[in-house]
Amino acid sequence: MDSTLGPDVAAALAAGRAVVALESTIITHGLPRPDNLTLARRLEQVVREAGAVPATIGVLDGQVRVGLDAAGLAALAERRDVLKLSVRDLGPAVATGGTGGTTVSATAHLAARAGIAVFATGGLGGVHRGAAGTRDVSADLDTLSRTPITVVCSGVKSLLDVPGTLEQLETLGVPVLGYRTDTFPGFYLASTGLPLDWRLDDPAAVADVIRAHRAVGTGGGVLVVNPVPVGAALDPAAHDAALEAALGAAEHEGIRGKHVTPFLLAHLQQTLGPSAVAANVALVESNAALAAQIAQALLG
Ligand code: PSU
Ligand code: MN
Repeated sequence: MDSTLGPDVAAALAAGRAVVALESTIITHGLPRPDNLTLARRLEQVVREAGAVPATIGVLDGQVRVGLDAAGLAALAERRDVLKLSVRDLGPAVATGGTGGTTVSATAHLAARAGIAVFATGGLGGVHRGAAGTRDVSADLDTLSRTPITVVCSGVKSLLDVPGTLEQLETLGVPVLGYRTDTFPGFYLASTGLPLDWRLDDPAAVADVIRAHRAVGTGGGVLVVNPVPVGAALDPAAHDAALEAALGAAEHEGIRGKHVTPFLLAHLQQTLGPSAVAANVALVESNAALAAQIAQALLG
């Protein structure tokens, strides 16, 4: 048996039960303490209540963990030495005994490798503003194009070049399925106004598309986009003002590379206050529940 698997996850996979992967960069670099640990625990509970087994993925002291236990979740949320691990960092982190949260790219890779079909997160990484010059495009996109997994998210952060990210997903051959929406969601906002080609209204219909994609597709992943729940979305004007400030601060401070996303997220949370964290929590919970429903529909 795969030694990276937690016991619940190993048992569920062996029995052919529904499993949902969860990422851990949102815990280590996405949300402030102590909200990060509260959310990590809550997401696992949401997946269980929706009838699936959660597998939070991360790297602890050089060990890949697919299904962190309670102590592992707390360590990632509370330790000071935690890294942000993209898919390319997995080998170096394992070899050097590193500890870190796995991004969407690293989590998708490890989940698919373990035989998990569905993965829930908040926002996918994407094409950064100014990427024509910096070439800063998240590894999440390329990984999704060649990894057989379904990622449920609420779009990408508005801090990215959103139309450019959708173009890149098209180039990479990744289908984008709107869940009960005709437009691409805007993470903190329910819609970006950008139209989608495909809309599906229930988990069974999503499962049908995933099966068909496996049969006729390229072997890569599927993206399901689920808008932030009504009531938790932010006020667009406040959001846009905070975003302008965050982008200006990143430019001013010369933030580059893997530090860009965590910097902008922290800045937005600081300017927007508790409503930003509340919106983030609400949308990830909703994505975790939907992912559990899709994972079960895939079994039927
Ligand atoms: N979007 C969020 N919160 C996050 C991230 C994205 O709303 O914490 C994290 C995810 O783990 C994603 C990563 O995979 O940021 C992307 O980082 P980069 O842009 O450096 O590829
Ligand atoms: Mn980057």
